Amino acid sequence: MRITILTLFPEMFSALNESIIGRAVKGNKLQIDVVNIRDYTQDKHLKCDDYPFGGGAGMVMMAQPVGSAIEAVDPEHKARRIYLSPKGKTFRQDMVYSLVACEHIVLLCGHYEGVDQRAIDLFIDEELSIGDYVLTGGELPAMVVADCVARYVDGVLSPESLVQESFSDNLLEYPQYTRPVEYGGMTVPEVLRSGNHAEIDKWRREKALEITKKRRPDLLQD
Ligand code: 4H6
Repeated sequence: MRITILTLFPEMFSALNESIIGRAVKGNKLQIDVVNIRDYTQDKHLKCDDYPFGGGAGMVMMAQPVGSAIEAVDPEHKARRIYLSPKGKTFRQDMVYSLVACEHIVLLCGHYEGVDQRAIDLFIDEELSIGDYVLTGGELPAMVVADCVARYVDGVLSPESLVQESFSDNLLEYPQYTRPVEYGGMTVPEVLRSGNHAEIDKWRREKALEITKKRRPDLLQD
């Protein structure tokens, strides 16, 4: 699959070459293209932002460079075109599964006060927010979406961890321990060292349910 990121700050995406995403990219399962919106401006001074009509603080990203960049990377509108913004629909795990099925995703990162509404209306399929907080740009949210999707691209996650994930659907994770058996006066729960896998599974389900009830009772509603 292919993810194209449109941004005025392409250097921010060097982080994607690390970790799990870097592995998918190197294995040719995932292609990530970071495109500088500035390369598409028709302004002779390469300007991509301007003052807001109606006044107010800050600058607005111009429609032309954004529109031209989208048309260049997805000329036949075959991609799912997503704009990351604080007023988008909240991004959730179930959306990741539908995104993984896409051949091509375009992620538009707004900066300043956001993008001219006409570019959104003309070129964008959906607006997503990664949560109820405000950031300086859509770049970190785009990396969040790219990372979530990359986890499901063939070979990135082990089949066991995918099975695990579907099992624990809508529950928070049980606690994890590794060696040594004793640290800071605390010992790894006996059951995890027992080798009794039925008991281990039971303990983990109980712990997952316990922590979900305590921290995220909303997840148990449905
Ligand atoms: C588009 C429109 C996404 C992008 C406005 C983006 C949080 C999220 C941005 C803005 C973002 C999220 C610029 C409006 C700063 C507020 C960039 N912040 N903003 N939750 N910021 O996914 O001022």
